[in-house]
Amino acid sequence: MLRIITQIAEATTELQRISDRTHNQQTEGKEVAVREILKTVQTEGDQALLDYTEKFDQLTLTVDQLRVTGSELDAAYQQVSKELIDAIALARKKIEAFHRQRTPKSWVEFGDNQTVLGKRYTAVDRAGLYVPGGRASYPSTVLMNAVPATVAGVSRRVMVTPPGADGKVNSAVLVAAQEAGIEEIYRVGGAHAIGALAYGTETIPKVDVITGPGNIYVTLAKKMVYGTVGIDSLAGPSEVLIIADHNANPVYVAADLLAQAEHDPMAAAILLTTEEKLAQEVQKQVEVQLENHPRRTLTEKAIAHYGVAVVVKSLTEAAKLSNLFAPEHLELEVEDPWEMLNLIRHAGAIFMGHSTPEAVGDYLAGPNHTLPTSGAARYASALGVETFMKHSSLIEYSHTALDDVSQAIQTLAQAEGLHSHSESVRLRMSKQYDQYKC
Ligand code: HSO
Ligand code: ZN
Repeated sequence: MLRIITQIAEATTELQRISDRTHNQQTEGKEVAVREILKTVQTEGDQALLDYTEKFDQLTLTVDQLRVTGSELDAAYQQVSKELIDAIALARKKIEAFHRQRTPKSWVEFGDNQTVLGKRYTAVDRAGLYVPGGRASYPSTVLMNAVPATVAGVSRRVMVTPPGADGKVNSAVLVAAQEAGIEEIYRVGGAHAIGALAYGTETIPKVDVITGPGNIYVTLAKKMVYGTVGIDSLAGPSEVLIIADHNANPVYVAADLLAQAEHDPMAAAILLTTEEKLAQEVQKQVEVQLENHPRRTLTEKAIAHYGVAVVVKSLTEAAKLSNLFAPEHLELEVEDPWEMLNLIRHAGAIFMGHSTPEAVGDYLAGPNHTLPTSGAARYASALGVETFMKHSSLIEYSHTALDDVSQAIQTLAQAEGLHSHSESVRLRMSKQYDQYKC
């Protein structure tokens, strides 16, 4: 049952508890296990991958079965419906169009005295995409990670994903990967797959950046290999926060809360509304829509533990609470969402108005669905093309320009006790390098 809170103090505490639900998890034991796995992969390579696959997936593989072959890739298209292939292709097209438009562009700026400053963007050489198995093996997530890597121009794009009980990789995942331009796929998942991407094995290449969500072991592994490789973020369970006024439809609001809750028993679904009556209607609707829900047990758990409806005094109060929570997804189901937007400071993605359920963005609107969770929207943003790129600063000074600032540089260098820094400028000014001639 979706709880209703009417006291602001209680709501603030409750939202904080929900936001901290992953930060407060005890992970010491798991960290020890993950560290050991990473070390073993680093020293034993492929053999470690086979051993862990046997241990965790109960599957005996040989080294040459690690890579998903061309015939398996082709066969995937036969195993999914034409409708699904078309939907994946449509989503790919729209996601690609959005990300192309948002690709960071190199720039240079010409200043006084023939100075040039700029930024030059280049893609990483190799990217590794992690795709979880089981419940969260989503073709949409494959697209959201692979398309930006392709658009960024990453030349080697590698995917790892755990095999199912039959040893096969989910066909829809294989189709999505190919639609998004990934052909190099390995049948391995878990913390050991992250180790393989970070350190490289005989079969799997070491990459420069790893992206993609995973379970707690995968997330801990990503955290530990950060520095050896880049990572996108540490993904926590999904969240939605909906702000609704008298204008909102309780049927839609309930459906959107459940759409988040059905992801994970730890997913969060929060409603902030100015209307007590709406809160009560949504509470009823949640029960109605849960009745024949195919993922009822899991969804109910999320609603019971991390679901709440808060009755607020005003939309301003709602915005304040929302900014404190910094939700991954924010839906503004209010009369004038664009007006309300002025009050919003932190959110991974903002869905405007009654006809924009989060699912539009989850699947195909274009923006990325890999978003900051657990309050990270205070400082982080969606995964994007820039996740797979870095920029080099560009600086050119003419002799006159250097002359203008040479004294200041020498003063700074001397203050820092760095003699050669100072000399590198002074010698250029007066060409007094005769003393060093050999
Ligand atoms: N809402 C999820 C993404 C997703 N939804 C995948 C459906 N499939 C996290 O943003
Ligand atoms: Zn979703």
